[in-house]
Amino acid sequence: MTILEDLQWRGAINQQTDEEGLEKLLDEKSVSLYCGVDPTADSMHIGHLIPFMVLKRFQMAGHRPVILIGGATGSIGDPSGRTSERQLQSMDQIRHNADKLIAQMKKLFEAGSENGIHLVNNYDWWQGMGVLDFLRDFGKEFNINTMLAKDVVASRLETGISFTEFTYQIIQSVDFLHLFQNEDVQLQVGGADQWGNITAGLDLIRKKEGAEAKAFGLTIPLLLKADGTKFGKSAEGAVWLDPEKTSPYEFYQFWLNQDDRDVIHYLKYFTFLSKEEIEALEEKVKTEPHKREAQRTLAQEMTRFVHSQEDLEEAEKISEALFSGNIQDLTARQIEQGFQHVPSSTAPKQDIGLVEFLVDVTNIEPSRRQAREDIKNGAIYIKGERVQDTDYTVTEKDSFDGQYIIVRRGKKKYFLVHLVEA
Ligand code: 629
Repeated sequence: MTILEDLQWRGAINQQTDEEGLEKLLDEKSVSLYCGVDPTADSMHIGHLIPFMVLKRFQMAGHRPVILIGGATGSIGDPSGRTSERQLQSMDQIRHNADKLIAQMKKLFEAGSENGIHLVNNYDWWQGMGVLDFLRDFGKEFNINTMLAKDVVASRLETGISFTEFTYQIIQSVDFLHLFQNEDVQLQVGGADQWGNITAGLDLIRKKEGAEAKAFGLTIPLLLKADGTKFGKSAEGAVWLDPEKTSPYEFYQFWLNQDDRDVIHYLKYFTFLSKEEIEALEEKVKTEPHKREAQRTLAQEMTRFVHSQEDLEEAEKISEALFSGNIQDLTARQIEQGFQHVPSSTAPKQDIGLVEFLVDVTNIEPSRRQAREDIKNGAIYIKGERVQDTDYTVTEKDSFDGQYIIVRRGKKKYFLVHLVEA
């Protein structure tokens, strides 16, 4: 299977500027290609992974990917896929975000190392660009009518778009030209929202380098979920790659909970499993869906790839403990991960009666009367252990490492109390 056939099979091709031409080029030589990301946040989320996984697939097929960090473009703001003007971020913030993205890319794609993916920052060639040079060397090549006709701009004409965002397509085009000239980059990859920017770049390359210049664009479909909701959001919001923002346990759970109708598609998009392996899992979804083997495989592959084997094992341990309710043996660190987004409060480290604890410290019970009733009925668990004595005193021994107390009411209503020095 060629790389393009593989991408086709994975459902990862939306549009191409010249399918036959690219096929021929990829067959002839090792091609340099790129995809960019703007440092608008201090971490990528899983949606960002898609084109970079595609770059990695190209690399595995013998080509040479380049990752571009948009230190310059991030300070402008891409209007693509947005209905309103972006708020500018400070240059300090952008630099900080760019550093974080670079570190993330290095970890995921060994970027910068010998076998890894090559990394560039467009701030390097934009920082010294003067307005006059910009307008004379590049602005002159862009026709306002063509720029206005791009979907992204056309859809904003009613509500308005600033000159700054309007110019974004020129900046990204100049990047493509720059990489074409300096890194021999002949292909730009991006999500479907990037089509307008990518084709603008190809036009510029042809104007500057001649109509015969061999440069191509390829976009990837934006992911849709079978139930019509937006991909990549959990109940807590975006699923981030930074473990401080989305713990490896939550990350694992996100993949584990995917729908049968979506899971095969995601295995194709996000993992490096082979066609045979994925087809075998597809069969299992049909014959024994209750076992959720495809989901477990997806969760394992993703957690190992984005985090590590140790993080995966820990995520599985936490999942197991939370599923069975036997949380006694978890460490404070695992408690933090597993209960990152359950309701919580802070309380001083001191002995306190259980009834008072449930009502005043956790609010898990609305009244003392209700608290006593639930305790007697066996609905209250402290550190995974049922407590039926209404005179029970909660002390440090009920905590994890003197740091957290976990209360459960009924089957799965959890509450976390963070203990602080009294
Ligand atoms: C300079 C900047 C370039 C080439 C690309 C860019 C970034 C591009 C963009 N990309 C999105 C982003 O940064 O805005 N203008 O968040 C994002 N991308 C990954 C995929 C995307 C896209 O990083 O292309 O479609 C999301 O899946 O929205 O010279």
